[in-house]
Amino acid sequence: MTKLAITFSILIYCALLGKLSAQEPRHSSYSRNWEWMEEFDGNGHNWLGMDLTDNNGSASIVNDAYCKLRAAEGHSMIIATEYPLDQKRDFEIHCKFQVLADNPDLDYKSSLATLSWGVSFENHSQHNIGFTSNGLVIARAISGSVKELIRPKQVESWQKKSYNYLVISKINDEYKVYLNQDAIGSFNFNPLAGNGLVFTAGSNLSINIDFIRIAYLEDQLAKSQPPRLIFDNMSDEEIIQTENDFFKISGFITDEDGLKSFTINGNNVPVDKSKFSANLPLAFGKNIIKVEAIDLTNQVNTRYFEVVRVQPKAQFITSQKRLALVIGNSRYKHTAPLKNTINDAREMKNTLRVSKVSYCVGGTRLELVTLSV
Ligand SMILES: [Ca+2]
Ligand SMILES: [Ca+2]
Repeated sequence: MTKLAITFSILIYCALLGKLSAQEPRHSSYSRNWEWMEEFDGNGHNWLGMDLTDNNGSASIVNDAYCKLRAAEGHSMIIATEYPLDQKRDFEIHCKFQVLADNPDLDYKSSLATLSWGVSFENHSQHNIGFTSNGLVIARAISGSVKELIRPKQVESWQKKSYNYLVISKINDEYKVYLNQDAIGSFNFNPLAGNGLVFTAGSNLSINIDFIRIAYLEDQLAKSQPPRLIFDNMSDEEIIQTENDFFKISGFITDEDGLKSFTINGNNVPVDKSKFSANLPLAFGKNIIKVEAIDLTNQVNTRYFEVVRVQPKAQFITSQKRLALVIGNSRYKHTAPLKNTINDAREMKNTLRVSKVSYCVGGTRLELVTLSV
C-alpha cells in the first residue's frame, strides 16, 4: 500500500469508529415502528441545499454516509426537507450527528448547530434544538418571538469531535430529550406549525449527520407492561381477618418505564429502592384497600384487598383445668347391646388426646378425660 492509501484507510477507519461509538440512549423500553428514515446515502428525500458549494460554505453527501454541512464566517447554512409528523400520535425523532467548529470557543449566541422540526416556512414557526461544538444544548420554540424550552446547559456525555446520538421523544403532551447517556430536558408539546425538517449550521460550524429517523410509538405503548406489585403479607382474593386497629401493608413494586404514582386508598406512598410499607387504620368490619400504581406510560395496576377487623375474642382463661366427660352407653335398658357407642366414645377420646390430654380413665361404660392446656 502506498503511504497515501494507508493514510486514507486510517481516516475512513477513524470516521467509522466515531460513528460506531455513539450509542442510542437507553431511555425507555419502547421498541419502535420506524416510519421515515434518512440515512444520507443519497438525496432520496430531496433535501434542499444539498450539493451546494459556494464561497460561503458547502453541503454534500460524503462517503454515502453522511451529509456535511459547513458554514463560513458570518454565514449560516441550512438543508431542509419535509415530513408530515402525525401530531396525534406519539413519536420519536432520532438523529446521529457531529458538530465541529473552527473556533470551539464560539458560544451558543454566535454559533449553533440546530435541528428544527414542525417548521412552517411561511410563518417561520418551528421548534429547534441546538448544540455548540462543545456540547452546550439549547431548545427553543420560535413563532415570532423566541421561547426557551431548554435553557442553555452543558451535556455531560457530549462527545467532542465525534458523533452524538440525539432522541427527541414526544409522549402524550410532553417532549423528553436524550443525548447519549443523558436525559437533557423536557418541555410541553405544542401543535406543530408545519412539516419542515431543517438542519442549520451557524457561523464557522460543520455538522456531519449520519442519519435522522422518525418512529411512532402507539404499538409500543400497548406492549408496555403495567407496574408489577408483589405483597409481603397477602394475596389477591384473600380476605384477611384481624383484631388489630391497624393493618401493615408492604411489598415490592417495579416498572421498567418508571413510576408516575403509587397510592394506597388514594394517598401517596413513598417507594424506596422498589420497596413500600404503610400502616393503614382499620374500621370495625369490612375494610377495602385499594392499591394503585401508574407508570410513566400511564399503564395502571390496581388491586383490591379486603381486611375484616373483628371484635377481640373473649379472653380464654388458660390457667384453669378443663374437663371433658365422654360417655358411650352400650347397654340401654330396653334395647339389645350396641357395638358402636363405645367405639365412638373411644374415637372422641383419641381426638381429645391429640389436643393435649393429660389424664384419662378407662372403662367399658364410661371414660373420663381430663384436659389441661
Ligand atoms: Ca448514514
Ligand atoms: Ca411499564
